[in-house]
Amino acid sequence: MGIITPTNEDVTALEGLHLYHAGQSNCSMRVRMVLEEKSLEWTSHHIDLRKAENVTPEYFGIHPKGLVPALVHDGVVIIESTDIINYLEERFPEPALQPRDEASRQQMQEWLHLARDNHLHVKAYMFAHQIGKRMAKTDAELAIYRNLQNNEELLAFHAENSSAEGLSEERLATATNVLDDCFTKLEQALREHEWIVGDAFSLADITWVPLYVTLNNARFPFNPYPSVLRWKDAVRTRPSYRIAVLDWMPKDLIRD
Ligand SMILES: N[C@@H](CCC(=O)N[C@@H](CS)C(=O)NCC(=O)O)C(=O)O
Repeated sequence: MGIITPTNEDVTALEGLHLYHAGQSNCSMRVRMVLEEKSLEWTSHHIDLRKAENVTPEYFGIHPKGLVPALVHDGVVIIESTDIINYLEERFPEPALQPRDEASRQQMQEWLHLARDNHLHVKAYMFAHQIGKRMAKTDAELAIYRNLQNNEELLAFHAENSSAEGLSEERLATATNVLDDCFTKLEQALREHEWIVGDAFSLADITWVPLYVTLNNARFPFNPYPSVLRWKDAVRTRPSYRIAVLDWMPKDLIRD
């Protein structure tokens, strides 16, 4: 979706880079990592998802789906983490976080799209195995959410998670299969080279490492993927990982 026109006009007066984000949100992690890698100054607007701070008319006026992250740059609102990190790369090209040649750039974008298109499966796995119960909404909270949320997929997801049975076995089985396919593909790429796209760290690594972190916290089995484990250790040596991922992560959610 990229750049949008917010209905909450207060944000259009903001100067500089302002990030609406959550500590444990993998989509927020990737934006914070890019900001750190590029040494950009930014103002934090932390949204506590566990307290449903995203479910307010003010926040839906910034992000029409009530999701984090949302970036405001000199009054311009950008949503969708993939679009946000591409926007930052274009506006602040140094140091470059994309390969020089066009074919590798295309490959990098394909990895970004794979993560974007499968986000609901990551969310399903994480909710089913770790935070679903804590994130369940009461009937009254669901009624407030329904009034604000126009996106049917998100409405259905939160209603199902908040039901007595929680997310269905079928949804979890589909999520697990899709994630296995994704990490099999990632394993193959990382067997061939150091980083996801060739020999340089890029937006592809920044996009996928938060998915490793989130799923590992939810006990997704990574033992079948030794090259993924080697790669995540390499990413963890970067200062941006500590600052943008670890320092923001609620301590009760971390698993090493
Ligand atoms: N495709 C979106 C997904 C954003 C998203 O689902 N964010 C999650 C946290 S990672 C969120 O805000 N969840 C709150 C909710 O579902 O109400 C992106 O990449 O920005």
